[in-house]
Amino acid sequence: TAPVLPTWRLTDLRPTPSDILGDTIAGLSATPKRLSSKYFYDARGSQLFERITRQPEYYVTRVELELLEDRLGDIASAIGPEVHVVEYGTGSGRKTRLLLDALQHPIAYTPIEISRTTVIESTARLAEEFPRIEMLPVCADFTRPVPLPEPMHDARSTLVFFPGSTLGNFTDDVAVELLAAMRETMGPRGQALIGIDLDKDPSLIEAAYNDAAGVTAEFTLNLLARLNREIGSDFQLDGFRHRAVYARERGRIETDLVSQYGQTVHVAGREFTFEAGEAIRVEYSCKYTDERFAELAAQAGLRVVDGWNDARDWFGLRLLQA
Ligand code: AVJ
Repeated sequence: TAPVLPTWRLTDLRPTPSDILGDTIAGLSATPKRLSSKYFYDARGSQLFERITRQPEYYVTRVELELLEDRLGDIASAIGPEVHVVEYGTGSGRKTRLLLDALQHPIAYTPIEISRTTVIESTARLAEEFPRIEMLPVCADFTRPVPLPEPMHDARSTLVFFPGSTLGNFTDDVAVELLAAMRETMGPRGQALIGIDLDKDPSLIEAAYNDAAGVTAEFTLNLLARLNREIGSDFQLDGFRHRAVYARERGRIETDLVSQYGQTVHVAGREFTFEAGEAIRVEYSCKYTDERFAELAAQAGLRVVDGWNDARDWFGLRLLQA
């Protein structure tokens, strides 16, 4: 039998070692020190994130999947037929599968994903399941401008899909910039479907980022292993500890890697010194009220036109328009 050729090709704009090195040096030179959570997602980090989503304390993915399963009929009617779906940070593609299945005649699907192996694996599976939808995968950092491929057939409109409360990984000012970029992507008649983790009992939130099995700690520390491998830094992995605290006043989880003793780390010929107890801020996970989210959307020139929550109001999906 003849070999089956792939019906899609990857647009590969993944961050280069020099992007990663530049960001690392800038972040470690700042006070307080910081590193970007986007670099969590190498092949191993993406696998560890998938394991986090199966931890009992990590309600986020489970609740969003249930919400999608329950309400996707209504959501698909609100979106309408023949859209080009552009997804920011696609991961395993489990939510994508549910969405593409529920929509009426989607025309094309463009995942923008920073992990190359992740986007290749998930596109391969989706292409098999949805042979009539044009697959236009892009490996890129979506916080930078991304030139998007044009579908072969004209869609009626563009739907930006941004699930997972990934928006929460950005400070409010950066979140507004991202939403404004999405508004450009979707155009005047497009829509965006955005998942937001809602503010709730802080003990539930903190438990989700401090699972008993220690998978989240491993995920956070993998950032240092990745930097050592890709830019030749010499972080001692057992010299840093994962710490995730819910800051109520700011409505967000703040995740740090805390230096366990005084130490010096070398990165491309530079030295960075750490005091005992000094933290590198590596991630935010904002938890939203309706007011806070609507305000961010408004600052980006978008309005919330529809929304769905699970029965406990733990997680929400919001439909936005210009
Ligand atoms: C990528 C936004 C879904 O912030 O909850 C999970 C990443 N970090 N545990 C989140 C994450 C630590 C996650 N999202």
